Amino acid sequence: KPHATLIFSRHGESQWNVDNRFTGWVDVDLSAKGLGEAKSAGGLLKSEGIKVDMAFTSYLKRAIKTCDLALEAADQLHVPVTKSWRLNERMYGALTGLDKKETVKKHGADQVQIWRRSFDIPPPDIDESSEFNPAKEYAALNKADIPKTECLKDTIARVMPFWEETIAPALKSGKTVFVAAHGNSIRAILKFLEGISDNDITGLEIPTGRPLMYKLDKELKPISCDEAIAPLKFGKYLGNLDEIKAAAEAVKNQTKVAAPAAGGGDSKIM
Ligand code: DG2
Repeated sequence: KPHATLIFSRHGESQWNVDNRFTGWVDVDLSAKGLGEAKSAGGLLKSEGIKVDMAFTSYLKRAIKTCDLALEAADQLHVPVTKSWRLNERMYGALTGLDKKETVKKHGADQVQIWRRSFDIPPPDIDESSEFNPAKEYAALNKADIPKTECLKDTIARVMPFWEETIAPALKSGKTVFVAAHGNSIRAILKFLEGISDNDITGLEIPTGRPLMYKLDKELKPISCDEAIAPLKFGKYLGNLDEIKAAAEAVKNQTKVAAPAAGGGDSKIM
């Protein structure tokens, strides 16, 4: 019998999703389409009759606004929202700000796929003097907590303490929880929740602004669901599944170039 409900939503499309730039910790706003996606996510919560008790989001406005717009569309703006830097997107290191397809042309599709989706190989560090170095904006954090780059494994290491200390206790007390976050911070939690292997997680793409719902038992084990899209076994996307599959495929294709350079390109960055 379900004890708690957990709904994730990646933020709506951001302006840098439109521009196809690696974003990470840069505080980019939602695009016009992204605003609409956030509202639609909330509309789906409402039409499914979901009453949220608590919401969690990152320090980045694309997720914060998605959280607020979704709760507003669900007519649940009273819900308490907790923000944490631990739910931020994975830090994209020296790739931050670069065009995804240009990066493939320069470094090859294989290298860029490793940087985007490998479990434990991070992109090179961000330059100390980069305009996108988050050190100043996040000066209130311990210096060791401000990443210079991150792979998924590193993202898991900083997201999961927030899961353990804050989200999991809310779920254990039977609450319905909404998490508006990012492709890779959500992948970090889903890897744990669904028990996805280091290998299979590379194939998991999260579309923007689509609520993904889990019913959990008392031990916070997800209850299986017939409509899960592989490699997920337990999560149920709310909304039109064909549209969701197409949106996930579009995320994968952000780095697809018409004629990839033979031989993989230069793997040295900068
Ligand atoms: C994207 C994810 O995160 O990119 O940082 O560029 O959607 O939070 O802006 P978002 C980014 P990929 O890992 O899918 O390339």
